[in-house]
Amino acid sequence: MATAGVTELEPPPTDLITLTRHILSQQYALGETATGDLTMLLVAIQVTSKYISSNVRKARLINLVGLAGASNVQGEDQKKLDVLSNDIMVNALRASGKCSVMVSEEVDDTIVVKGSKGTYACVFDPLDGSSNIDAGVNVGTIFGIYKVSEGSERGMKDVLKPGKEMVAAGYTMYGSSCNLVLSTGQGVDGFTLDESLGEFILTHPEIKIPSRGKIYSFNEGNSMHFYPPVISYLESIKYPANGKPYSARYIGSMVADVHRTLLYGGIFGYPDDKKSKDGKLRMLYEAFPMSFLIEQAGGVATTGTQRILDVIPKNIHGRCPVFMGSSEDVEDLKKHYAAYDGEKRW
Ligand code: AHM
Ligand code: MG
Repeated sequence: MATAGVTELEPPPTDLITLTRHILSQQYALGETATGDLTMLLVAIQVTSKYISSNVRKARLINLVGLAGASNVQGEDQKKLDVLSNDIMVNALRASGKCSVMVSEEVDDTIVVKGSKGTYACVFDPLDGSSNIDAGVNVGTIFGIYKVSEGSERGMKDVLKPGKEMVAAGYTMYGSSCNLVLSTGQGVDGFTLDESLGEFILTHPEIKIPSRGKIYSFNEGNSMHFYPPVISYLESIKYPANGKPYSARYIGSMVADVHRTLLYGGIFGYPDDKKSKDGKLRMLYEAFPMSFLIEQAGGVATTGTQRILDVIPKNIHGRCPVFMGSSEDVEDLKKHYAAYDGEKRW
């Protein structure tokens, strides 16, 4: 019993759980059916995150800011760090021997690793939000992993699959701290890189998104192009009957905006609109992995009219509208879509 006026501190944790140990324990929990291949792949990804993090932190000092002088399939100018991060991911995944198919935001075609018997396909955005990089704002790596059908010839078919078929997904956020958030379909756990140890340490076990939040995160600069359901939903949270409007927070880096949404709750959205037929965010390596995590944390992710993880991608760089976050907030948004009797695009 504590004495009045005295605060008792619990003893410090003596047993740090590293990401590697965590992944191994999930593998062991599956028993002998687990081959350890996914473990090896995730270990390779965590190494890429440390390497990219180190470059992001030093970018200004080692002349890594600015443009690389080329553009990607989306016609966007690539930054030096986009190109470097892509090379780091591709090389590490190839070297893991476990990944035979890759799709990267920075590479036009599906990458097939010649002769590889790897049983996984990895889709990724090596450095998302890189328009923020020169200002030192948070950026991140997003990834999703599919199982490849063994014995078949590897190719695009291995990744043109709905997000619900992913076996794992995650992101690493390079911010004031470097955080890796991961799900292998058994909930969501968050790790923070301890730079002195060079290890990701479990700091956010079993992340559960609050069922309702107080924050909305949209690029409202696009409002004049938005369709009626989005406009009426935003009006409802900015001018609510109870006189308590939501707060706006928009970083413009999906990883950072979704990370905050996972921890604090609320809704993140990037709708389709009159200018962008399918919205901006890429289905395979942005919308699917983030929707996987949000659902695993108890949230909801929708295009407005359908579950994002059910959408079947038609091409590897395809886009879709995205609304994700606290279940009650996203259900409210869906009601505005359901009530809309105009043309439904998604
Ligand atoms: P990128 O892959 O070219 O970096 O673009 C994706 C980013 C997301 O991180 C973010 O949610 C969105 O673009 C922001 O777009 P906008 O600047 O139109 O608000
Ligand atoms: Mg991106």
